[in-house]
Amino acid sequence: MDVLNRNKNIDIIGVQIDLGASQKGVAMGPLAIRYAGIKPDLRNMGYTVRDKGDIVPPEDGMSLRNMINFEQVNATNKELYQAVKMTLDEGRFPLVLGGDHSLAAGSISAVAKHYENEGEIGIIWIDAHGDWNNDKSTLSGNMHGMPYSAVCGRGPDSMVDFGQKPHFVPTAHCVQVAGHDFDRAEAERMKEAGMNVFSMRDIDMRGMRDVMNEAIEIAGKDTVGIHLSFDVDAITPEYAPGTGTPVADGITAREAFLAVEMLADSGKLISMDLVEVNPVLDERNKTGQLASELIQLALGKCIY
Ligand SMILES: [Mn+2]
Repeated sequence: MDVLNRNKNIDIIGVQIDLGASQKGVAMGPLAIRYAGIKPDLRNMGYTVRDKGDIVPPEDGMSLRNMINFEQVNATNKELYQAVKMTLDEGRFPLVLGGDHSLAAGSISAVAKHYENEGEIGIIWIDAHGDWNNDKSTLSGNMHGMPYSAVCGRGPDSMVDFGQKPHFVPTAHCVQVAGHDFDRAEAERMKEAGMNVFSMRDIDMRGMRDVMNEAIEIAGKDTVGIHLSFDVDAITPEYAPGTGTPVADGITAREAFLAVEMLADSGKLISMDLVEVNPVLDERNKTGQLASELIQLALGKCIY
């Protein structure tokens, strides 16, 4: 599909948050992705790009053992919710750069709310982790392990309730791809809720092409479109060393490229997060550049 068939107007929204993660430095992720050249590259693809700058968390806030830095995380997400909502109201495509994955609670809440009168959205969540804990099941208290549960209405509700009356995403339209590091209770919660999960084993058995075909079918069926939430820790650390919770033996860069290219081909992508790029842990911005490439391919960059 040609790039001309897509929403040509992109808003970049950075979120300088690392308060949802234990490993700091990921707040500088948006800068690293911009430094890799994402804006000129997208403009060369024919997009108009407006950079809305970065959302910066408040200096202080309350914390709980099972929801560390919850006040700052939720305040940041409220601001992100409003920014993404406005971008969608203006008919533009929100590209959210992180930052730790807690920000997906704000971005996805906005997308689900924006489309609530038209229909449901689908979610494809590419991540080594499930991010399906809540304040009761969490072992670490880190809120970047909770956003997917929150947007599905399984808590913590404070992550997605900004006074807008949240519109939760039905799990039937939600797919997790490339998971291979789940907490036991987290996995139980996902199964109980009927989450669609394609683990690394499924990718080994069936290949990324088959897995993504089915993932797009699930997230795209009877929905207004698909939100992609891409955590670079899905990619094996040899290719993506710059991330806070790396997991050995993840997908390759090529598998990741194919996944987002297929999503681009589907024509169903309506919004996107690219998260967990940590320049402090990176090697000469390798992961920042990889993130930039993934975004371009997701938005229709054609290599031939
Ligand atoms: Mn994640």
